[in-house]
Amino acid sequence: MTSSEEPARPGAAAGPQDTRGASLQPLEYDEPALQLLLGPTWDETLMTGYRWMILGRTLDQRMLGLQRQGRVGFYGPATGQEAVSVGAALASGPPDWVFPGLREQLLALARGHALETYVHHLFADNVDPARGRQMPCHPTARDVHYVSMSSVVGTQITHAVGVAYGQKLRKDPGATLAFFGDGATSANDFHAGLNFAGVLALPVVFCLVNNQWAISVPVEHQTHVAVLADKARAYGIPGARVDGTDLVAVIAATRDALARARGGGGPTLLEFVVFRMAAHSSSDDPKRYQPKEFQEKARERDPVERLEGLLKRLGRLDDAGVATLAADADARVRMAIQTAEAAPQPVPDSLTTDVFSSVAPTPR
Ligand SMILES: Cc1ncc(C[n+]2csc(CCOP(=O)(O)OP(=O)(O)O)c2C)c(N)n1
Ligand SMILES: [Mg+2]
Repeated sequence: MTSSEEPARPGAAAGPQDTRGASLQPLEYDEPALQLLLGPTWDETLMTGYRWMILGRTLDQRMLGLQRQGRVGFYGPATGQEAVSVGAALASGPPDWVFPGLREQLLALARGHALETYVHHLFADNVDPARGRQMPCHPTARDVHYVSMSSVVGTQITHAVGVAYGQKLRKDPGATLAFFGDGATSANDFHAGLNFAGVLALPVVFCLVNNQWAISVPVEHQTHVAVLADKARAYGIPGARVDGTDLVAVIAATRDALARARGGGGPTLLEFVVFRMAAHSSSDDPKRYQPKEFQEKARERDPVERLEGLLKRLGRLDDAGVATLAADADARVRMAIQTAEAAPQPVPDSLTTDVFSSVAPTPR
């Protein structure tokens, strides 16, 4: 249904809605502030983050193009949301487990999962760890504790809470990060997951990525709550709204919530406000339902340009550096695509590999 066909909701216009992130004024950082927030190696941290963010942007552009050419089956871009994945990767450590939504693959890469392996997955070939049996953009990256995404909206929340319960029982040093969208906050698993985690004080950080759309449904048609982070209060846990287009803010908020979780302080709900700068997926056309002002506003809050501006202002990056890093990202992605396109297709015999310990004979 397009927005023009939707019935007007009387409450939507009247309420104190601020679900579009208008209240988040972009912060300007100076060196002392960055030292305080990120430590003495703040510039290395931000340059590393910038490299990953442009790699993610490059991947999105190339993969959407390949999908249109019929070379990959499906793609869900994360354009506009890169700082969330990269910030969470930089703030978390090896013992932490990640339960992603559709747009957190860059997190797996920034935690050390090989780009080539991920691109094999997108091409669903025989080198893909799931041997082509998963939908593209649903990688499994066991090496970095990144669990394959569950396509059923919200279900990863309860899966993550179960793992966090296990971590608590086993006195594991790590915590669990659960990523989901604004749409998922209206799903049953959101309530079950946050309630259970609150009652048992589990080491989990709920990373709600509010990109303001659930396919064609704008967030104000999803909920009458003005600030989604406020939902935390119903479960007796802390909640915070964070500018998800600001890498520094994402790192600081995630690091603090993870420290609380690991230290026995229980769960936190972080609402990262971002702008979905691309279509929901390669199967969607937002021009049919999104007001063009949304994309204009989104471009003003582009996380990649924002970080680039900060690094330039502080003298850590110039135009030549930007061009070199963009060329590096492009070369890495091109190489990974070439390798994947040369890889063999999955063989039928691999259908049950890693699924059953012994396979029953096929009935004749
Ligand atoms: C239970 C369920 N209902 C519907 C869908 C179809 N669907 C896939 S993604 C999506 C929207 C999700 O929106 P949100 O949670 O905001 O995440 P985003 O896609 O914006 O990252 C829907 C409705 C689904 N996969 N599962
Ligand atoms: Mg959404």
